[in-house]
Amino acid sequence: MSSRKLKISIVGLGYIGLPTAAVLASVGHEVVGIEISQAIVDVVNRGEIHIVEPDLDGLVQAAVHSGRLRAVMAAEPADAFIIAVPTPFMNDHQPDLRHVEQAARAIAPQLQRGNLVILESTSPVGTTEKLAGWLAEERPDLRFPVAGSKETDVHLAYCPERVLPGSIVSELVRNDRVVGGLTPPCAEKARHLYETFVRGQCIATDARTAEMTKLTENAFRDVNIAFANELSLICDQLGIDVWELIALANRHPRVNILNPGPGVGGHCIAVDPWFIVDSAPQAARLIRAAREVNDGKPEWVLNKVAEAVAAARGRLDRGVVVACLGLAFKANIDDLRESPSLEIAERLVERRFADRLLVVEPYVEALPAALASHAGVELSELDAALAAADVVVLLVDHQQFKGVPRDALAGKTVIDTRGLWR
Ligand code: SAJ
Repeated sequence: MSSRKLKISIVGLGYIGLPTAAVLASVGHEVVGIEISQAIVDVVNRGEIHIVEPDLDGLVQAAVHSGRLRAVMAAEPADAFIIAVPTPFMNDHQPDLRHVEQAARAIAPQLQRGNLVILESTSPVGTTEKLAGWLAEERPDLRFPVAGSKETDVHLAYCPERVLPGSIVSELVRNDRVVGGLTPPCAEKARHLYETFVRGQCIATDARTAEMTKLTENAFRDVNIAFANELSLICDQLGIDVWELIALANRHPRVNILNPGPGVGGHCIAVDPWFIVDSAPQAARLIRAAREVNDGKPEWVLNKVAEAVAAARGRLDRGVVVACLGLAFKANIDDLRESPSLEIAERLVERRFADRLLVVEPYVEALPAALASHAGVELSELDAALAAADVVVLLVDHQQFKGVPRDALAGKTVIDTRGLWR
């Protein structure tokens, strides 16, 4: 590990930027977070956090109180800049690189000879080259690397984050990192920076390969989840318990099937494979099909709920109460981005399936606006929701739901999309 302490600017203090900033500060670097949200700047400068992530609060608090981490809105000079801003897709699944471009143009006036700029945001192949182009437009006085260039004033690299929400702080330090330079010296320079805090291996490659590595990791997981989700549809038609089936098949030494669920959410796995499809639409057939299978799962769950509600309506002489357990995109986190559970709850409300919808989400304090604006929808405690519901839809395998006693579910129609209560 190199011991040189640097001044490092992190652009974007979100799920990746903030933990990265805090970890860099914890090993002694001077870290400045650049954020467009005044509210986030204020929260961080108080030593607090604006997301739910285990162990992050103490780390940020220590970093801010040690004086090694502060947040600002305007870029300032530094030795290295790490860009960790969102890269969503647009309606037609084309990547939206506006935040990366804005970040590039925001730091460009502060760049000096000898600086290192690293992009961490998940990006389509070729984005780091585009980043060099945007920086060069803003700073014609500096030389930026292009393939094969020997001399450059600013080094540029792509180093994807690959941490799992819920385990970000430990995975940031433990996981291996792929560091792709626009030139080999760019990769080396970036690798040295990561080696100051990463205990896993930091492996150098070129930027395009590093960009594709990140997309490949998430597409691999998406395809494997799609396999499990497709099995759940097939098993439903054939009257087979998919959970038992998978447990049995996984006893084969070379079979390891993932878990079906209500769909795939989050800002990564449900998004990144589209970047591959967009870059190579003819070749990426399996990757596209997997996205379609996973994106189709919420509608399948909704049909199951519609059937259950119709049956309950037939036997009750009052309105039907549905309880949705979980809104987050996966267990034990507060993140609702691209959440299939939220999508299911919203469509349940739009289609007026239930006379009353009770939503249980232990990780949020208020319902999201799309649900809160409807009459008959309430954020509820678990016990109250279970007591009142005719139909219980388990959408997220939060730890709080695991221990629900089976007699609390007696007499209700249960749609357990995660196989938690089998
Ligand atoms: N899911 C299933 N069945 C499974 C596993 C997951 O339905 O067997 C669902 C989850 O409920 C969730 C979605 O898939 O809705 C994604 O969850 P996840 O835990 O698989 O992944 P993320 O999105 O939290 O984090 C992923 C990770 N990538 C891989 O595991 C290859 C993480 O390492 C990445 O850093 C992250 O994406 C990212 O930022 O790209």
